[in-house]
Amino acid sequence: MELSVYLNGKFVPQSEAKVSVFDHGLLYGDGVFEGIRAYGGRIFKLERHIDRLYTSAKAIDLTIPHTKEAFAGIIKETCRKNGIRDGYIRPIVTRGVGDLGIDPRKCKDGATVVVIAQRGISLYGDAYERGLKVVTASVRRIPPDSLSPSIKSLNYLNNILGRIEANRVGADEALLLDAQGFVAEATADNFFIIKDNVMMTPYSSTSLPGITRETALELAPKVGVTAVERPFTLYEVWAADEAFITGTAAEIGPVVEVDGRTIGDGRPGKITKKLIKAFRDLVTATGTPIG
Ligand code: PXG
Repeated sequence: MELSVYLNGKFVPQSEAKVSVFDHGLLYGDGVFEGIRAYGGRIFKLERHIDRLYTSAKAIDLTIPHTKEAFAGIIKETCRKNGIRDGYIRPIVTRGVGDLGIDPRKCKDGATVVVIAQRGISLYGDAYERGLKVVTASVRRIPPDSLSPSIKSLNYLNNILGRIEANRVGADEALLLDAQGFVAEATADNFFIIKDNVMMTPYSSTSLPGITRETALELAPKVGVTAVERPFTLYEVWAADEAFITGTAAEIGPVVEVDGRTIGDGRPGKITKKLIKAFRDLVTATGTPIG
């Protein structure tokens, strides 16, 4: 069955869901997107994702031609049209159609707006039971004074270069360091370590302010740990008791090896497992009803 895709005010079959080769999203990666999930007929933290989409757009001086409330309506409608109860939702807003030349003023007709809702997403396959193997990439996360990693933009080449390095050595994910050499985040996920019952993740100035990240920070007291945001080095990662990644697609994924060093006893950590359970309870009990 073909998906029904929202494209600039209409729902079209996926085979007809096409944008122009002159769209600046394609030509220059000029645009923003979100990755959202639905569990049991409810969209998890929908308002937080919409806020982040609009903040990303504001940061690149892009106007989204809908109110936030209307955008939430489009997302719910896209889910309903596709019969999605559990699934993955991808809103995309590009600068729109222009001509060759990066100047955003060339995109006179305004933004291109797309919403795709599909049944599932799998990033790391069966790696959850055994835990993920991670390597540190040689490329650094783009510094916030160049292109803020907090903007969820259509420019993912920095992340993809990291991902290619992980692929080349058979790792599940890559860690990206910031310009100072502190851990920033993984290529499509935020990164946490736990040491002596303290759960740590870097400040979001050098990473995406992940919504799963903020959820993990909120759940920390429930699993009996203190949560702090602070910079940390690879040394602290290698010496950690536990490590995990967080992301909408990945959810909470235990990390058992970093750069060939075994984390803890080499199996998904006890606190990480409690956190996975608490996360599952939360996502199935809360969220905006699709209707
Ligand atoms: N860092 C980066 C660079 C991301 O792209 C996260 C952290 C986690 O953020 P959330 O808000 O999801 O907890 C992301 C999110 C994909 C895909 O298609 C990637 C993400 C989300 C959904 C799908 O690979 N990245």
